[in-house]
Amino acid sequence: MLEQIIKSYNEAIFDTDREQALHVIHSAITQGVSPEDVIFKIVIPAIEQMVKSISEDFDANLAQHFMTAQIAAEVTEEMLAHFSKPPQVIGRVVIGTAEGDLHSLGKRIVMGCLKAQMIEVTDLGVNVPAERFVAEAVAHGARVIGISAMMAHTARGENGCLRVRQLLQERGLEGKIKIIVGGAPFRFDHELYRTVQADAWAEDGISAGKIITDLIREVQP
Ligand code: B12
Repeated sequence: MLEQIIKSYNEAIFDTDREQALHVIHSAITQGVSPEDVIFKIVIPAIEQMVKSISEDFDANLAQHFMTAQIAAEVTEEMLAHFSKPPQVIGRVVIGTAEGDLHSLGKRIVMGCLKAQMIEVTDLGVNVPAERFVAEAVAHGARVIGISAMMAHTARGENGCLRVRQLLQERGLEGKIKIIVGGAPFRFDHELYRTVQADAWAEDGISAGKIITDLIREVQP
């Protein structure tokens, strides 16, 4: 039964048919599939499969990638309320697009993937000043700040990650809050995250979840 549900869900995702994808999930629940299995056996494998296929043909698969992450976030939020044991949230992250940068699609995909991986995420939106990244991280008790930057100057610029690092240092928050970056410039240059003094980078939402989980564990409580 589960195999058929997975197949139907993947077909709906492939067709970017949100209604059908949600219908498959809801009928799976009616047929007795647990909310935990919905997330870990249906939703996350679908994202992983999408990440593999997008690396083969980025533009052709963008719509599916986006839809997969959107539905993943939607289903995860709905299922969490029905977990038999309260879900164990791994940690909190604040995420936004760097100052001067209005690109939001990649960040939204990452957010969907993080939610599905039990990481609580607060969206700060786009064009986020460095000061706000730090203030919101402190206010939300976040252990990781995620900065999305799609343009060379917002990735490398003085008002982006470099400034966030400087503020963490000035406020004695080094080691308590980690920084992860992502976006096209970091995919082109895998060492750029070091240049901008981030702790890590990730090329997509699934790997972001895994790397963020490691960063959270490194942070002193
Ligand atoms: C769509 C798009 C737009 C849309 C954005 C719509 C939106 N709401 O997001 C619009 C039309 C608004 C736009 C505007 C502009 N754009 Co534009 N845009 C793009 C385009 C085609 C795709 C970006 C995208 O959405 N990719 C899809 C997502 C899924 O991929 P992604 O963002 O890389 O995200 C993935 C990973 O990088 C990672 N990730 C992303 N963020 C994060 C964050 C963290 C913390 C982590 C861990 C991981 C992570 O995970 C994501 C999921 O897999 C790119 C070209 C490209 N191929 O990248 C140009 C591009 C980024 N744009 C560019 C430019 C120049 C502009 C404009 C200046 C154009 C203009 N003259 O007005 C404006 C800038 C506006 C501004 N101030 O930001 C240039 C940047 C060049 C450069 N080197 O700096 C690019 C590269 C196009 C080009 N080749 O010239 N753009």
